[in-house]
Amino acid sequence: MTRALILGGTADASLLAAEIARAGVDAVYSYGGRTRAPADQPLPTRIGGFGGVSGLADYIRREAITHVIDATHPFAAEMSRNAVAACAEAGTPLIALERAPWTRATGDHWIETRDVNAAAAALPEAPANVFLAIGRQHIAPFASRPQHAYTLRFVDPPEAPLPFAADVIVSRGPFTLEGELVMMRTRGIAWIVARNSGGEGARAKIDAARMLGLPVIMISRPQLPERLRAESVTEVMQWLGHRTCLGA
Ligand code: 3Y8
Ligand code: NAP
Repeated sequence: MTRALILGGTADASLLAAEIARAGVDAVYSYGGRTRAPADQPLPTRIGGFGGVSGLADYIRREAITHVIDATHPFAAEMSRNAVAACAEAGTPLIALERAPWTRATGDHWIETRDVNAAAAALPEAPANVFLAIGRQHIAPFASRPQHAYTLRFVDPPEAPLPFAADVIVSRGPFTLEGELVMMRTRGIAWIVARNSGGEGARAKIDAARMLGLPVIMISRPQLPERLRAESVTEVMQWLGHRTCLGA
């Protein structure tokens, strides 16, 4: 009897949850507890960490989970690594629902960097208006470049003082091309820092940057261990042994 655990927290995970609920598959949706009011899901939902690899393996056994779907984010590297290790330990099948990275298009002016420290180092010396579209958790390295006027975008209002002066937009996305163009023009943004998240929910800023001829410092994805991967909800449903109303 199938009982699936969805490691969620992304738009793709929400689409998968809807399909799993429609198919009547027994499943649990899991959030890490990063935001104050995560979106409701049509499945029983748990919020918060499992307690590392052993905590997740214990959860899988205790909850009689038969399939794990890692539908987290390409930058949720610790969760994804833990899922590979815990499923190996528990002998439970695992698949990752992972969207393809964005690829450079004609007219894009990308400076690709391996991590957020390299991204901060890639900014120019001369003061500029910089849009940091990388969330809240990893902005500290930009404190070393205080000459810039920063715009940040968070899901929730900041709780602690920021490591540098910045203007914070509070918005959870997904974002629209029109909205990104207005924001960048109004603020005179000259540089954008982004992660190569892929998917549709965050790509509007990349399209807006291309239209405005702005440089994007693009942080590449962390390396993840080998695991079975799917790029569509349909593939995941087939892996679970269920046909979907999405066709195919
Ligand atoms: C808690 C669930 C939906 C899901 C929306 C997607 C799209 C919008 C784009 C920018 C980039 C960023 C950030 C982002 C996007 C979607 C999707 C996506 C980027 C929610 C959500 C949770 C989180 C966690 C949050 C992180 C932060 C990252 C903001 C819900 C809304 C920057 C990633 O304050 C914090 O601690 C926030 C932390 C991890 C990265 C960071 O380090 O700050 N996402 N985002 C999930 C959990 O608790 O398990 O609250 O409902 C989900 C979404 N975020 O319903 O359509 O699917 O990718 N999320 C990045 O790309 O760099 C925003 O501003 O342009
Ligand atoms: P992370 O750094 O990879 O994970 C850190 C720890 O948070 C994990 O070891 C785990 O704690 C807990 N955790 C993370 N995701 C979880 C989940 N879905 N369910 C239960 N516990 C979870 O994670 P992150 O990058 O902060 O991402 C956190 C959440 O935000 C994920 O759901 C992810 O899908 C979503 N998200 C992240 C990004 C991003 O840019 N990173 C973007 C959009 C959405 P334990 O070790 O205690 O189990």
